[in-house]
Amino acid sequence: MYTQAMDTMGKDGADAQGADAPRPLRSADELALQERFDARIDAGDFIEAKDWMPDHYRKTLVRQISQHAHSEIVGMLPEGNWISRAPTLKRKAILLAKVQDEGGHGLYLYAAAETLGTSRDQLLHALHTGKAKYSSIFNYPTLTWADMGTIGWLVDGAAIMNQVPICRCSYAPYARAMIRICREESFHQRQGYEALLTMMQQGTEAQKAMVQDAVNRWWWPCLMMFGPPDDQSPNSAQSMRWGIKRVSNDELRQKFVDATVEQAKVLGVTLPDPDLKWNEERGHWDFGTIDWDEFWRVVGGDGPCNRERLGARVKAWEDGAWVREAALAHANKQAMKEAA
Ligand code: BYC
Repeated sequence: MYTQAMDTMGKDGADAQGADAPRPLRSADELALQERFDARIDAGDFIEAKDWMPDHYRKTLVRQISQHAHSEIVGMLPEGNWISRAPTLKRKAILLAKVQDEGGHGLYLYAAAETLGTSRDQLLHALHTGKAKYSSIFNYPTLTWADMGTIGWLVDGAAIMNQVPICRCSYAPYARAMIRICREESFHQRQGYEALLTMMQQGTEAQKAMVQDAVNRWWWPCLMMFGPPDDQSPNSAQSMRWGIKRVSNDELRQKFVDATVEQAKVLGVTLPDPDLKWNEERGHWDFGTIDWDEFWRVVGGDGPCNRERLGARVKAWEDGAWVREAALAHANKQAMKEAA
């Protein structure tokens, strides 16, 4: 029940045979449509919901967009946990706004996924039954207030790095949703960095130690957010060809490390990696080996908080049943009135 390791919508022929396997084309019409679609992708055109698209493209988008939506909604939980314990009114208002933004991001993304012909109920059912994934990062606990700042700085920082290229995703409804989401993510990242900077510059020794401890715990899971290395990423090659992904997992991870090392210096924290070293030849920071066994354990359902997170989402869905029923009853009543 708690695994995140299954596919969302099942495999079509192309999935089952591998993305590169030749697919039997049913008719000359379909061949023409496929050629037109490929030419539009090659020309950098955007695809709209009403346009013809191959099944595998549609399924890949439903998988990625719904995983993204689930991540936003599940991602509200670790921070929501701290709203009632924020240290000041200002911090509470900021955190509240951030968590509400995440709810909004989830809703834009579910709406984008729905344009591909999958209903909200189907998408949520896949989450609640453990068939759909959500980002591994949200299966880690938030132990102290410094975790709030660190999530903003590192988790949202990683999210922006990954999401800015999605503003140019070939599927237009997803790309449009991402533009607004990225603007809001930028505020999320800045508020986190500013909260940490305040603690590091004006805080007590204990508060500074709390920040360092949070950074130590979140650093490696953040590097995992970008997904497996390119040579072990089954979806990357096809998603890059289709312009769903514009930059590879490893390239984004490297860009994130390069940007974050400099920010850590200003903050006055140490990143927990003895192998971090500037590489003059590459023009990038080298970093240590990521524990991919831990990543796959967490993705497979065995992270520190997987049960808790999924349990909370299922409970919220069940507790909200009466609201959905009441809204439906109201809509039916209105429709009957109008018909009469
Ligand atoms: N966690 O072939 P790959 C946020 C899965 S929300 C779990 O590279 P792909 C925020 C992957 O799904 C952040 N699973 O896949 C919210 C695939 O499995 P399936 C969420 C992961 O899709 C609130 C398998 O591993 N962002 O920031 O080409 C508060 C092989 O991977 C993860 C998005 O969702 C992971 N970390 O690339 C604060 C962005 N990584 O589905 C912050 C949109 C990989 O084949 N998504 N997997 O069974 C993407 O950009 C891409 O889907 C990914 C993965 C880069 C994540």
